[in-house]
Amino acid sequence: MKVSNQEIANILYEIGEYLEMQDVAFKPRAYEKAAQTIESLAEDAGDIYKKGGLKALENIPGIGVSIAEKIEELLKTGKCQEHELLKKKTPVDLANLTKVEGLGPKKIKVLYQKLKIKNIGDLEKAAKAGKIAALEGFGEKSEQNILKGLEFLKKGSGRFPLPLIMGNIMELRNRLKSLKDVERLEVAGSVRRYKETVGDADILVISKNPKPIMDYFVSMPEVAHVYAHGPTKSAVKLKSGLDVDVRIVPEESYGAALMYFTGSKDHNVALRELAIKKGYTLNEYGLFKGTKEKKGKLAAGKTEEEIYRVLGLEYIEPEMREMTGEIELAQKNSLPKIIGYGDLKGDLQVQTNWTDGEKSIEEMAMAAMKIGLEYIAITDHTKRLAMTHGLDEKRLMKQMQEIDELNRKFKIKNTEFKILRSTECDILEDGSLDLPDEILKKLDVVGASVHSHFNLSEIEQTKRVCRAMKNPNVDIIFHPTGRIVGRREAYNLDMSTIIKTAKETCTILEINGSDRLDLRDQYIRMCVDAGVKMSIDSDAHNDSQLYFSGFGIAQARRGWATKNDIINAWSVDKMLSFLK
Ligand code: DGT
Ligand code: CA
Ligand code: CA
Ligand code: ZN
Repeated sequence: MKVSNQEIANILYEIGEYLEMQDVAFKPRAYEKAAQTIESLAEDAGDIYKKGGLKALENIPGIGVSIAEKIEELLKTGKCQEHELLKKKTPVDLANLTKVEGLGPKKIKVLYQKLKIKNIGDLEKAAKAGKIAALEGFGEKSEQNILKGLEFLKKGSGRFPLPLIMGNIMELRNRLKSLKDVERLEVAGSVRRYKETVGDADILVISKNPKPIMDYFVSMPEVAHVYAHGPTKSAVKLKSGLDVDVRIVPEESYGAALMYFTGSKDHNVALRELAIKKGYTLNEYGLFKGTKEKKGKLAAGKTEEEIYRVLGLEYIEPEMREMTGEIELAQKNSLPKIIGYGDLKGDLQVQTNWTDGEKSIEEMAMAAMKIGLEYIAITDHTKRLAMTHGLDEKRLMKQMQEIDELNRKFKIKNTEFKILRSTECDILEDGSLDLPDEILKKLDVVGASVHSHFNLSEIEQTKRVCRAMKNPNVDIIFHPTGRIVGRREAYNLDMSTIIKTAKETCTILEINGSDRLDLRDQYIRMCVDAGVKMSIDSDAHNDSQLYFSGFGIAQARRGWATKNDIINAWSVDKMLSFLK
């Protein structure tokens, strides 16, 4: 039987909590400490026991004889008699109930004895019925707190769209990074892979003095709940609902830990298997010579690069670690050179205060210049979108004049920056466009997109978008599938037909970097394979939103796009001459 450190730790935590219910002195704390120790052990407790028996378990700091015996029992039978007995006495879902802010073992016991509350569902029912307020020692306020805590747990059970949460995560990262005891710090997991949504944030730290870091981490003002506070692992829930954990890892294992906690899990599993084939053992502590049973010398561990190298692989970017063929290509040294985060020269979807944006054309241009871009396209909505005050022919003509004047002004100031005359022209239900061809012809670049009739059948919707692509003036289809991460599904489209038609008509498909993240990665990959070019845009409605393109780049990287696939990674002249 294989019992993991985490499983042992969870049982020890529970025994401690049950003992606390019984008002036992000291012991609860001893179990909690033992659980933290086991949770953060570098080696499997099972391996330690196999090598040195009960004595070896007792030798782990903080583990006394009686707890060591319980661990032995767990390793042998998968169960612990005392834990079972305690659980029988108070058969509640301790693991989940203790997640509710403010609910400790003692209160959980009272709730069980007085109201037969066993789980989160029972708790919610009782609180909503006002039964908890009536209990001695609880009251109105504590019932309200329980309800709030439950609300919070629910919020936390979902996943977070990366563009909405990344700012918070980066701010937190920078704050932790600036602590004086932090030598290195990185956010691993799905955040480092820039997945569209993240479940939680996994932070790795090298430090010789972790205590002040952990003390700071669990007492930050935005912390709503502390799950664990230990010397090598701490975990909290933030008020936003996001779970964050921090692990301290040894310097010599940093690369291995980073690799492990970056994932994806499937990628890790494949690397482990490859390591075994080559006579190594790979885990979060390093790449070791030999097998698990006869583990030998550390062969690599400090950096990811050296681990990949020893395994005979080219370095694989985190965004590509999804088990979609990256390992095979890395073995042949033929991974594509994916687009980099600094590679965009322009932004082809920017709105202004002519419609639903907040800033003027000039302000958006200045902001773009400031972040190092060479050109932007002004793409305000068109008249059908009346609520955005969409542009009709007359106003678009006026806007073009203003853009020409601004470009002249830049030229006089000797800046190379260029504002392109453009539009986000509405695609009508039948695939015709909201503006006549004569005016579209006057623009430098024409974007078109669907903002209505999302419920057409796949055949109708596909036909509609294809008709728009066939218009010789339409250069780009913006947010091609209409999805919004976590909020709206894509409309029905046959993407193979869309991509085929894009290729035939030389139409660009957008990768929208705002919370739409549309195209998604597998469609990007299809475009790359089909030779369909794409643009990566911010869809900024404000001068502070231009950085959204970064999420589009992440998306493109997960779709294996190179600079050559993305037209706004090109100079303005090359880009314009490529258009229809
Ligand atoms: P998330 O948090 O759901 O957005 O996704 P991840 O990928 O951040 O997953 P998480 O936080 O559960 O775990 C972080 C990384 O740790 C994961 O990407 C790979 C690694 N990992 C977690 N569990 C396992 C496991 O059972 N086996 C292996 N090989 N790796 C694991
Ligand atoms: Ca994670
Ligand atoms: Ca995690
Ligand atoms: Zn739009």
